[in-house]
Amino acid sequence: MKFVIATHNKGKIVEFRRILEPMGIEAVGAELSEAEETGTTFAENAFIKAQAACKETGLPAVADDSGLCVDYLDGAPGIYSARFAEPGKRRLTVLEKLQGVPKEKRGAHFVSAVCAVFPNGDKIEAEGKCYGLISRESRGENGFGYDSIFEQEGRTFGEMSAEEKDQRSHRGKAFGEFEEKLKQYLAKSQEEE
Ligand code: ITT
Repeated sequence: MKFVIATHNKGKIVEFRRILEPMGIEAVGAELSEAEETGTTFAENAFIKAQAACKETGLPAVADDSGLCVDYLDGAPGIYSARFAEPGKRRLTVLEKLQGVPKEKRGAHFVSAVCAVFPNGDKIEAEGKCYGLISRESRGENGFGYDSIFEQEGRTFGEMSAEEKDQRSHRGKAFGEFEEKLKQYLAKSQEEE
Protein backbone atom coordinates (compact mmCIF):
# COMPACT_ATOMS: atom_id res chain seq x y z
CA MET A 1 0.00 0.00 0.00
CA LYS A 2 1.37 3.40 -0.96
CA PHE A 3 0.50 6.71 0.70
CA VAL A 4 1.60 10.23 -0.09
CA ILE A 5 2.77 11.91 3.09
CA ALA A 6 0.87 15.17 3.25
CA THR A 7 3.23 17.30 5.31
CA HIS A 8 5.85 19.97 4.83
CA ASN A 9 7.41 19.28 8.24
CA LYS A 10 10.72 17.39 7.90
CA GLY A 11 10.51 16.06 11.48
CA LYS A 12 7.11 14.55 10.77
CA ILE A 13 8.30 12.98 7.49
CA VAL A 14 11.03 11.12 9.41
CA GLU A 15 8.50 9.88 12.00
CA PHE A 16 5.82 8.96 9.44
CA ARG A 17 8.31 6.77 7.54
CA ARG A 18 9.70 5.24 10.71
CA ILE A 19 6.24 4.30 11.98
CA LEU A 20 4.55 3.39 8.66
CA GLU A 21 7.28 1.24 7.07
CA PRO A 22 7.06 -1.59 9.65
CA MET A 23 3.31 -1.66 8.86
CA GLY A 24 4.19 -2.47 5.24
CA ILE A 25 3.14 0.99 4.07
CA GLU A 26 5.28 2.81 1.55
CA ALA A 27 5.21 6.49 2.45
CA VAL A 28 6.28 8.73 -0.41
CA GLY A 29 6.90 12.46 -0.45
CA ALA A 30 5.47 14.86 -3.04
CA GLU A 31 5.76 18.53 -3.95
CA LEU A 32 2.48 19.73 -2.48
CA SER A 33 0.89 23.13 -2.23
CA GLU A 34 0.30 24.42 1.28
CA ALA A 35 -3.30 23.65 2.29
CA GLU A 36 -4.93 26.34 4.41
CA GLU A 37 -5.59 24.93 7.88
CA THR A 38 -8.98 26.51 8.51
CA GLY A 39 -10.30 23.80 10.84
CA THR A 40 -11.09 24.36 14.50
CA THR A 41 -9.88 20.92 15.63
CA PHE A 42 -6.80 18.75 15.01
CA ALA A 43 -9.02 16.21 13.22
CA GLU A 44 -10.51 18.80 10.85
CA ASN A 45 -7.08 20.14 9.91
CA ALA A 46 -5.66 16.64 9.34
CA PHE A 47 -8.58 15.92 6.99
CA ILE A 48 -8.06 19.21 5.10
CA LYS A 49 -4.37 18.38 4.51
CA ALA A 50 -4.95 14.75 3.51
CA GLN A 51 -7.84 15.60 1.20
CA ALA A 52 -5.87 18.36 -0.55
CA ALA A 53 -2.87 16.04 -1.11
CA CYS A 54 -5.09 13.23 -2.37
CA LYS A 55 -6.80 15.57 -4.86
CA GLU A 56 -3.47 16.99 -6.01
CA THR A 57 -1.71 13.65 -6.56
CA GLY A 58 -4.58 11.23 -7.23
CA LEU A 59 -3.03 8.88 -4.64
CA PRO A 60 -4.15 7.89 -1.15
CA ALA A 61 -2.73 10.52 1.20
CA VAL A 62 -2.07 10.58 4.93
CA ALA A 63 -1.67 13.67 7.09
CA ASP A 64 -1.24 14.48 10.75
CA ASP A 65 -2.30 17.60 12.56
CA SER A 66 -0.67 17.85 15.91
CA GLY A 67 0.29 20.19 18.68
CA LEU A 68 1.19 20.82 22.27
CA CYS A 69 -1.54 21.74 24.78
CA VAL A 70 -0.23 23.35 27.96
CA ASP A 71 -2.53 23.24 31.02
CA TYR A 72 -1.21 26.50 32.51
CA LEU A 73 -1.90 28.26 29.16
CA ASP A 74 -5.48 26.91 29.00
CA GLY A 75 -4.54 24.41 26.29
CA ALA A 76 -2.50 26.82 24.12
CA PRO A 77 -0.75 26.68 21.70
CA GLY A 78 -2.92 23.64 20.68
CA ILE A 79 -3.92 23.71 17.02
CA TYR A 80 -1.80 26.86 16.63
CA SER A 81 1.43 25.11 17.71
CA ALA A 82 3.13 25.65 14.35
CA ARG A 83 2.13 29.33 14.24
CA PHE A 84 2.69 30.20 17.92
CA ALA A 85 5.44 32.83 18.23
CA GLU A 86 8.17 33.34 15.63
CA PRO A 87 9.96 30.35 14.13
CA GLY A 88 12.92 29.49 16.36
CA LYS A 89 11.31 31.15 19.40
CA ARG A 90 8.42 28.78 20.07
CA ARG A 91 10.01 26.62 22.74
CA LEU A 92 11.53 29.64 24.45
CA THR A 93 8.16 31.41 24.46
CA VAL A 94 6.52 28.46 26.23
CA LEU A 95 9.38 28.31 28.76
CA GLU A 96 9.13 32.05 29.40
CA LYS A 97 5.37 31.92 29.92
CA LEU A 98 5.89 29.16 32.49
CA GLN A 99 8.80 30.79 34.28
CA GLY A 100 8.47 30.27 38.04
CA VAL A 101 5.42 27.99 37.64
CA PRO A 102 5.73 25.01 40.04
CA LYS A 103 6.04 21.43 38.78
CA GLU A 104 2.47 20.46 39.71
CA LYS A 105 1.12 23.16 37.38
CA ARG A 106 3.39 22.36 34.43
CA GLY A 107 1.20 19.59 32.95
CA ALA A 108 0.90 19.37 29.15
CA HIS A 109 -0.04 16.92 26.45
CA PHE A 110 0.68 16.38 22.80
CA VAL A 111 -2.14 15.47 20.41
CA SER A 112 -1.87 13.91 16.97
CA ALA A 113 -4.86 13.51 14.68
CA VAL A 114 -4.10 11.29 11.71
CA CYS A 115 -6.27 11.18 8.61
CA ALA A 116 -5.95 9.18 5.40
CA VAL A 117 -8.05 10.04 2.37
CA PHE A 118 -8.51 7.70 -0.61
CA PRO A 119 -9.22 8.77 -4.20
CA ASN A 120 -12.75 7.30 -3.92
CA GLY A 121 -13.48 9.68 -1.02
CA ASP A 122 -13.15 7.13 1.79
CA LYS A 123 -11.29 8.28 4.88
CA ILE A 124 -9.71 6.76 7.97
CA GLU A 125 -9.19 8.81 11.12
CA ALA A 126 -7.28 8.15 14.33
CA GLU A 127 -6.09 10.19 17.29
CA GLY A 128 -3.42 9.81 19.95
CA LYS A 129 -2.43 11.78 23.04
CA CYS A 130 0.51 11.65 25.40
CA TYR A 131 0.78 13.36 28.76
CA GLY A 132 3.78 14.89 30.46
CA LEU A 133 5.26 18.10 31.85
CA ILE A 134 6.91 21.19 30.45
CA SER A 135 10.55 21.06 31.56
CA ARG A 136 12.26 24.08 33.16
CA GLU A 137 14.79 24.33 30.32
CA SER A 138 15.29 22.89 26.86
CA ARG A 139 17.17 19.55 27.00
CA GLY A 140 18.25 17.05 24.32
CA GLU A 141 18.96 17.23 20.62
CA ASN A 142 16.70 14.47 19.29
CA GLY A 143 13.31 14.89 17.64
CA PHE A 144 11.87 18.21 16.52
CA GLY A 145 9.50 21.02 17.49
CA TYR A 146 8.68 21.05 21.20
CA ASP A 147 10.40 17.71 21.96
CA SER A 148 13.21 19.24 24.02
CA ILE A 149 10.80 20.90 26.50
CA PHE A 150 8.29 18.04 26.93
CA GLU A 151 9.25 15.53 29.59
CA GLN A 152 8.03 12.21 30.90
CA GLU A 153 9.62 10.59 33.96
CA GLY A 154 12.30 13.25 34.14
CA ARG A 155 13.54 13.03 30.54
CA THR A 156 12.47 15.14 27.58
CA PHE A 157 11.52 13.60 24.23
CA GLY A 158 14.64 15.38 22.97
CA GLU A 159 16.69 13.14 25.28
CA MET A 160 14.97 9.91 24.21
CA SER A 161 15.81 7.61 21.31
CA ALA A 162 13.49 7.53 18.30
CA GLU A 163 12.11 4.13 19.41
CA GLU A 164 11.38 5.36 22.92
CA LYS A 165 9.58 8.42 21.62
CA ASP A 166 7.49 6.35 19.16
CA GLN A 167 6.43 3.97 21.96
CA ARG A 168 5.15 6.83 24.09
CA SER A 169 4.22 9.55 21.64
CA HIS A 170 0.89 10.91 20.48
CA ARG A 171 1.89 10.10 16.88
CA GLY A 172 2.94 6.55 17.77
CA LYS A 173 -0.45 6.00 19.43
CA ALA A 174 -2.43 7.63 16.63
CA PHE A 175 -0.67 5.48 14.04
CA GLY A 176 -1.25 2.35 16.15
CA GLU A 177 -5.00 3.01 15.96
CA PHE A 178 -4.65 3.97 12.30
CA GLU A 179 -2.97 0.64 11.52
CA GLU A 180 -5.88 -1.30 13.05
CA LYS A 181 -8.45 0.74 11.14
CA LEU A 182 -6.52 0.43 7.89
CA LYS A 183 -6.38 -3.37 8.26
CA GLN A 184 -10.15 -3.50 8.80
CA TYR A 185 -10.71 -1.17 5.85
CA LEU A 186 -8.55 -3.25 3.51
CA ALA A 187 -10.18 -6.51 4.64
CA LYS A 188 -13.64 -5.02 4.04
CA SER A 189 -12.61 -3.68 0.60
CA GLN A 190 -11.38 -7.17 -0.38
CA GLU A 191 -14.65 -8.76 0.77
CA GLU A 192 -16.59 -6.33 -1.39
CA GLU A 193 -14.54 -7.07 -4.53
P1 ITT B 1 2.31 20.19 8.25
O1 ITT B 1 1.04 20.97 8.55
O2 ITT B 1 2.85 20.47 6.89
O3 ITT B 1 2.17 18.74 8.55
P2 ITT B 1 3.29 21.66 10.53
O4 ITT B 1 4.60 21.73 11.25
O5 ITT B 1 2.67 22.98 10.13
O6 ITT B 1 3.46 20.71 9.26
P3 ITT B 1 1.06 21.20 12.30
O7 ITT B 1 0.23 22.26 11.70
O8 ITT B 1 0.41 19.88 12.65
O9 ITT B 1 2.30 20.81 11.39
O10 ITT B 1 1.76 21.79 13.58
C1 ITT B 1 2.23 20.98 14.58
C2 ITT B 1 3.33 21.67 15.37
O11 ITT B 1 3.29 21.08 16.68
C3 ITT B 1 4.69 21.34 14.78
O12 ITT B 1 5.17 22.35 13.96
C4 ITT B 1 5.55 21.17 16.04
O13 ITT B 1 6.06 22.41 16.41
C5 ITT B 1 4.56 20.69 17.09
N1 ITT B 1 4.64 19.22 17.19
C6 ITT B 1 3.78 18.29 16.67
N2 ITT B 1 4.19 17.05 16.93
C7 ITT B 1 5.33 17.18 17.63
C8 ITT B 1 6.24 16.25 18.15
O14 ITT B 1 6.08 14.94 17.99
N3 ITT B 1 7.29 16.73 18.80
C9 ITT B 1 7.49 18.03 18.95
N4 ITT B 1 6.70 18.99 18.47
C10 ITT B 1 5.61 18.56 17.81
